[in-house]
Amino acid sequence: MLGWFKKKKKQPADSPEEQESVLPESNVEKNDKSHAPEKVTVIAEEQDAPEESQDHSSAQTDLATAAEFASEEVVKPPPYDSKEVAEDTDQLSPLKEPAHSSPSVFKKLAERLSQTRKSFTHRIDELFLGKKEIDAELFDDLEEILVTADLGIATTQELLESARRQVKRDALSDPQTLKTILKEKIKFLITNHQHSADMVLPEKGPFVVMVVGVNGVGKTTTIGKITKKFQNAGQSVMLVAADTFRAAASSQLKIWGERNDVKVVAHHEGADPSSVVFDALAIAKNEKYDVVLVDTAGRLHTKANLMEELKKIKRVMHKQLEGAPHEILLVIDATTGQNGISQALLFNEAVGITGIALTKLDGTAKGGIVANITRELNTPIRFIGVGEQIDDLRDFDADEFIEALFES
Ligand SMILES: Nc1nc2c(ncn2[C@@H]2O[C@H](COP(=O)(O)OP(=O)(O)OP(=O)(O)O)[C@@H](O)[C@H]2O)c(=O)[nH]1
Ligand SMILES: [Mg+2]
Repeated sequence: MLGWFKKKKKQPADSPEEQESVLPESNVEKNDKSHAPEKVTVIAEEQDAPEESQDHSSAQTDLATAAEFASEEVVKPPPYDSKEVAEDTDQLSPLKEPAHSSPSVFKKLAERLSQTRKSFTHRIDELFLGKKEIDAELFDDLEEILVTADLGIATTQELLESARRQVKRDALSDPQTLKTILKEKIKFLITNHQHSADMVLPEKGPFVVMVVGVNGVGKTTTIGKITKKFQNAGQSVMLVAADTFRAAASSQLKIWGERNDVKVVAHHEGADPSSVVFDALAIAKNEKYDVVLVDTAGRLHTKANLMEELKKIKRVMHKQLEGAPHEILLVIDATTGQNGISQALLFNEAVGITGIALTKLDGTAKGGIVANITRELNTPIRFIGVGEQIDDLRDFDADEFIEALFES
């Protein structure tokens, strides 16, 4: 879990897997802070925002005009013994969770991928069943199955070309061998493009994650799920409602905040999202939070003014906290298929994507998009969403994913 999230000083680990995935050093322990339970009122006015965030640029014009709210209540978490959490974490080893540690977890993943398994793996099984030899027709049928599962035409061709070469080179004739080759090649393709995804906790100040994506892809839900992962890893987490477009957006984030017992910073509906972020980061620095997760409004990647607004949020973060945001996580809805690639390209052009969360894999027969995304974007898939509940987010692991997909 959160294997990509590295702490500065490595702790001794018991297994090779543990040595790979190291917990971030918890500021909680270092600073001996206590996040006392209390309701606080966060400034609704924007007087603390930097000059830039006061500037109502064209990006603002598409946003709803500000409703007049005097202030917004935010919920502070109850106190917890951070040391105890960190120690528990070491024992529970959330980052040390091996991909195939629990058969039940693996089974659940395979179940959640059942739609893709039906349309992809079962069709491959049927295709190979009864086939006596590897011929051109078999490759044609395979191509159709791979494209239908959303691997994309270029990725499919690359895969099949490579498989064809191997069949020829090794003079293979058994269709079952081809199936194994295909599985290994898909796995290799994904792993090969999942370049080093390590993140390092900043030496000073919180680790800031800015979550972006088009409307309804699952940004807020994913933030709620990630919060739990960070907490399990012994980190103190603060959420920021920079989706000021709808009042319901910050309410939704607050529900996730309550579920996880973490603080949520919000301004009034229609406020400048940059100013929310500016104020929130000041609070996070003061109160020595380890991780800040920033929820942004869903926006069409083709709307230039909304993308400008996102750039501004990023700039303002940097003004308040050098190096922030440390992670720009693009959330892509797996059910949208190839459009997800265009979304990623344009979001990347605007703000520079550093990681991807691919959601709703439980609701699609087109889970092959994973291979296409890794190949086309070369940006690590950090998480996959496989349901609506808090635990339905997995660290992405190519081996585990392919094994679950091909599980019969
Ligand atoms: N089945 C399934 N549903 C998901 C998953 N992730 C999110 N959802 C659902 O998708 C819907 C939209 O999720 P939100 O988190 O509100 O999406 P959002 O990107 O924040 O939406 P906007 O803020 O409106 O842009 C909700 O009904 C979620 O429960 C997932 O992995 N699987
Ligand atoms: Mg949202």
